[in-house]
Amino acid sequence: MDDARTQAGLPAVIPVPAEIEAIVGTDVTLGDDAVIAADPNAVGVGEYLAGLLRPATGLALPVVVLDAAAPAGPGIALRLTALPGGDEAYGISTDGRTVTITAAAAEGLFRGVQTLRQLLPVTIEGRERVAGPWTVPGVRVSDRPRFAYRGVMLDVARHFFAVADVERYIDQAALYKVNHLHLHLTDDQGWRLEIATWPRLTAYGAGTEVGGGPGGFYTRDDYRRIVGYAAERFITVVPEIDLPGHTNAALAAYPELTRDGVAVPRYTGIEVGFSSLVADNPRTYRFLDDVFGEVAALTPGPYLHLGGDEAKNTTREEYDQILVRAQQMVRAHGKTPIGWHEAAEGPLDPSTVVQFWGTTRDAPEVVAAAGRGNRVIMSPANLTYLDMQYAPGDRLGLHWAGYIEVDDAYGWDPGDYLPGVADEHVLGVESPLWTETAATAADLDELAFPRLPVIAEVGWSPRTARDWSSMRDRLTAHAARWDALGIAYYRSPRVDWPVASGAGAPPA
Ligand code: TNX
Repeated sequence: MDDARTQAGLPAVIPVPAEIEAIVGTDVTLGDDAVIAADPNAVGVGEYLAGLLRPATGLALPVVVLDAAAPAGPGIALRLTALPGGDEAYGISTDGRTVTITAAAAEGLFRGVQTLRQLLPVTIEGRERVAGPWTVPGVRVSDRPRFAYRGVMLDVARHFFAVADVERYIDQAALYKVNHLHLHLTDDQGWRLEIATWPRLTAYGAGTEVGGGPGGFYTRDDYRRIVGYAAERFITVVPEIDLPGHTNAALAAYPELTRDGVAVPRYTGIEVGFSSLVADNPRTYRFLDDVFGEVAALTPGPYLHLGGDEAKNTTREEYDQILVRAQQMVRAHGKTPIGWHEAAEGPLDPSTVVQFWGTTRDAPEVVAAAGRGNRVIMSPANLTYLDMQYAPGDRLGLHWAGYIEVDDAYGWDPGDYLPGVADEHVLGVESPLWTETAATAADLDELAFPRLPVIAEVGWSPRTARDWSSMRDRLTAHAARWDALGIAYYRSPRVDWPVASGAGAPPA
């Protein structure tokens, strides 16, 4: 079996494209004369692709400007042209000499590049030169996303993750056509983004994490680096400032925000629901407006997540009062608010996006909000939470929402999961990774793989193209790709993995 293909002979592409067919006799082998010819408005995508392909192939792969009128040279052509299906839609064709990716926007070419990458032998992912041949099987692909928002969330508050770890996660997500990175930047255990007007948030409030480790925070330059790295991969950063609960780190840094003005200690446990901002304190709103203003100014994307979850120590009245003001402020700073679904029990603005994280299919407040026109991001905790254990006894993860095996994470549909919330209400799908138990990049790998790729497919691929036995074969094929990328994935018993591969695998 060719390592980039499944037993059925089709290339093992995740997410499965809307349309893909083998075209016999049109294989393209990248040789010494191969070039990457990119539309003048997609040279950045060409450079990104060259950066992916040069180390393993050892080919020069110069990036040249595509002459739209002339036939492309041997190698790869990235062509911008009118194409239905939106900016992320793309096509791939082969003619024996050139692989051509077409799209209406550079973003679509970038998504197509992720498919092209998966059409090549998995050894392409290594950073050392290896023997080819570097053959793209003859193929015709026509592909577009089902949902506009395919997200991953990383909790950098419970455990802090360095910029390099976040960039690594961005690369992993980009491979599966994820287009949003939600950063959970603040929680009881730490405040992770420098705010110039409230410096103690990080000077003091970032100084620990779950278990009492040193914590950490992103300077504004660090955050800009993350945003820029994501943007080069056509991934939009969604910053979350969680309120009114999950605010102990802020309250510890600024006693003036507490109910009685008395300092609270920093927190390193994993309980939730004890901290709260105070609704009738004017400092609360000064604080929120300053923070939202700075975060909005640092963030090019359209969204600002204001949390709203598990405010168990906030009265209904206080919650509603803070939510109204917070939404107004976020909008005044030019951003669209997103709230965890508890916000839908309060005075939700029609523009606010609701993120469903429940564990049952019964969520009347979410259904009612969708009926009023609010868009919904689907993150059912019992299906998409990457921090849930796969099985009892796992080294990592929690299990309050149950155990989530890889086929569970795959076997649901965002368009009919909540009766009354249909495709037209669903903005997209997001898989959150909370980090109470995850402290290292290897921990993230094991929780995210193989579940991140399958949830990415739930968000991208048409329902009719999805099939578990095909996915299982494709995961088997992708394991070698993860090995080449150094991803220590979880060896779920639901998939036939290669022998010496994955986290804790026996040696070959
Ligand atoms: C619930 S999901 C939380 C988080 C925890 C997570 C652990 C949500 C909106 N809140 O505070 O980290 O469970 O799985």
